[in-house]
Amino acid sequence: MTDSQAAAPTALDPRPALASAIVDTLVHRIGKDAQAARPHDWLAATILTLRNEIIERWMESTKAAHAAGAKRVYYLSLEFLIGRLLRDALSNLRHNDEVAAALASLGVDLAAIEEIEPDAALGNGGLGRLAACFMESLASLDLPAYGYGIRYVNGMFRQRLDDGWQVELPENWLAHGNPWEFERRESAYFVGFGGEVTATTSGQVHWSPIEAVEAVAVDTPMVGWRGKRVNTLRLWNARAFDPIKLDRFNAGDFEGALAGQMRAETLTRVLYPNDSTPAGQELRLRQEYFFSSASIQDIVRRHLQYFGDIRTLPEKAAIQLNDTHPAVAVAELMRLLTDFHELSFDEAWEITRATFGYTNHTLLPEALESWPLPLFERLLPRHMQIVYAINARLLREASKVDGIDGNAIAAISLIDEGGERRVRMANLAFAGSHSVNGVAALHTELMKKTVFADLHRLYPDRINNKTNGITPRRWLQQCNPGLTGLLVEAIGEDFKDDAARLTALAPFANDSSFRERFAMVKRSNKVTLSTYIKDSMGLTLDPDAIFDVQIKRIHEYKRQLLGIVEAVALYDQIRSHPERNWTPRVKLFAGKAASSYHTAKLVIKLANDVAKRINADPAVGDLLKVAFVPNYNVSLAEKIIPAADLSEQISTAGMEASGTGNMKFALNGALTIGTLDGANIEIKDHVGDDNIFIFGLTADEVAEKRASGYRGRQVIEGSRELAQAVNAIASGVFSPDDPDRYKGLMDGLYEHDWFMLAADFDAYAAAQREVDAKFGDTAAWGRSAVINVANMGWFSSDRTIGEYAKQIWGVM
Ligand code: GP0
Repeated sequence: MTDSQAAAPTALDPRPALASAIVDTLVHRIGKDAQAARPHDWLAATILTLRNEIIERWMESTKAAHAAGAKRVYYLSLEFLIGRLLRDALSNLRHNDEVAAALASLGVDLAAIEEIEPDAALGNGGLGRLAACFMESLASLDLPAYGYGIRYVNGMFRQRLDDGWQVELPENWLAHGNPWEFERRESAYFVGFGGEVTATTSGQVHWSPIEAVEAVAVDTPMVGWRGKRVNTLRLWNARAFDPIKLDRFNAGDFEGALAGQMRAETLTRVLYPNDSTPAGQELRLRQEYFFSSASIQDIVRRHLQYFGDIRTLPEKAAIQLNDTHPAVAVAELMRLLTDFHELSFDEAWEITRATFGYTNHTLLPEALESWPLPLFERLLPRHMQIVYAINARLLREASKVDGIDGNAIAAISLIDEGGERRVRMANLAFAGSHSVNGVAALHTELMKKTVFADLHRLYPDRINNKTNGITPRRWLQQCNPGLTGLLVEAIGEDFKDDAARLTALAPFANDSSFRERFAMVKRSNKVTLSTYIKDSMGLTLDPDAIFDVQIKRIHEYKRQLLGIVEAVALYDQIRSHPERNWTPRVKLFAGKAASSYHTAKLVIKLANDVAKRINADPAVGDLLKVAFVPNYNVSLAEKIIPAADLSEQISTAGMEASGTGNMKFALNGALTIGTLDGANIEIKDHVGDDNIFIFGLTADEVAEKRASGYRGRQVIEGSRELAQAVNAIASGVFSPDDPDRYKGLMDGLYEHDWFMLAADFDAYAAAQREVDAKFGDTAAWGRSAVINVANMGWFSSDRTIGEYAKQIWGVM
């Protein structure tokens, strides 16, 4: 497997060679022969064999960057939601057919072993998955880059549904070992916590931490499209310096002897399962500092090794902060530059700001990270001093600007003085970066107007937009081979190298025979998904019904509840008017709720209660089915998205920063029903108003309504359909075992309805009836679906990364 371009057999048929290479790996690396091998052994042998080629390309990439003296991109993220890697690597190296044939000759089914690879689920949702798409695009665009994060032993929890309630189980993705990773014992760093700071008379500052762990690098190769480049994802593992205290052990104190190791391991044990709200625990701040410190030390070490002079750091390193989770890295770099490299504060600050960029992912005020000052100071006493010094400088600068008054100063400060004093990580990240970006056009505009209004007045050139994207390799080529094959037949292979070329598909929207084949691909994907749902949940679906899908983290602002209430209303309508020509509909939900988010968990239970009742009612039969598919993750998304007809993107306007699932669906030929929120707006601009179903309040209207004391009651009482649905749920129609289960949830809609569910309900229901009508017109629906695919190339993460590279990082 040396030629990345061609899978075709050469004169010397490579198949037997490849098959024997896999068997050789199986025997010598796994220690099993072909007779004894279990599926996991075949998986490991296949990965290890493929890895040889990846390693060679990896080394070439590293050497080339070094030889060129290239600037490197460092993407710091507490989350990387990678999913499986085998299919991704095979497909990007274009070895799929070859490896499938070699395994088949050994009696092994490639698809079956791909399916048992565990998901690397080191993330919660969109933010973590974006980081994974970015890593793939960085390699595909041949940009030298490192991702830095934490190697959690237990990533995202596995979700089980017990009688419709979410139960969280630990996911042990490393149970069978991880053939993709390489531990780098030589890349290990000291990370300290606590203790005290002293200063000599000459001003030399010395921090003596009271506690320390060692951060050890574990590297995973990230293969770009066509194997052009292989970059490194470097995840940190924590180890005690002294794994066992022998004196204690010998004295009989076995637990005490191992306590240090336990404490270190706890640091990298679990991913906090919070999405869009900070975890707030001390362990979380420790995780943030642990990985930020190790990463910054590693970056500085590499820079000095290659370039010698710390002053040239911004010319050779661009560090991007994925949200504020790594924001303490700003203070850490300042510490290294001033305390160890003896730069003046001013010079260090200039270098720091020129090196960092910060990406914001949410405006939810409760989601902005801040740490109680006493906690921050106790854990990071030297960083606390640095934060104060940065703040003094920042506020001095601010006070010189016209129009910045006392209130603005308070908002700009790195220290929140209202109530318990707290360190504001977003302000630290903003102040310490030369670029601050939002993730969709509307989101970026709202950043300027709301949370960052005063910092924006102070630094009006800093905020910029980088609309999110998704990698079309995983989210089209790999997850939807049927559609990919059809696209190749129609417009050739060009789109695989440049997603913008998908526009060549536009004329085919008017070609009825193409539309038929397009519809056949969609139907076949729906049959495959139906089989999965039948096997895993015992529910039979009609593949000719419209597959209406809402899959994402469960959050009130994402309004899964709106989708459920509408399903209940539709159920009423179908029963009351059985004579109407209803479009058969399957409503699919999936997603995890943070373990402490009670309302989100109740919404999951409601979806399940509603599903149970509707699916068992002969009065609706196949006209309406509802399913909540358990354990949503990247691999499940890869199964569901290619089978979707309708993509639900129905957040309260102004609240979803971007969304990225919305892009995946449209790229796979689903039409969107959505609000004017996040990237939905840009999707609408690209696919055209006739090919998307937009409804509901705008962000401005939501803000106005909230300001004028809106309450849901009036709206509910004025809408028959909504009132019936809400009252049915509230009175226990769907929860006869506990009639009051949803009373509080429904009261919330009457009393405050912060997320404007009632306000948007009628518009949403009307849009759904438009959906029904259009789905019945096969030609019209097919035309719109094809136009969606043709215009989604712009949402490739290659485009996004190209913008970051040119406008923020200066590497293109
Ligand atoms: C935003 F603040 N996002 C957060 C967070 O803690 N977790 C998270 O996943 C998401 C946004 O909600 C988003 O709109 C966005 O597209 C994504 O970050 C990547 O920017 C959901 O898809």
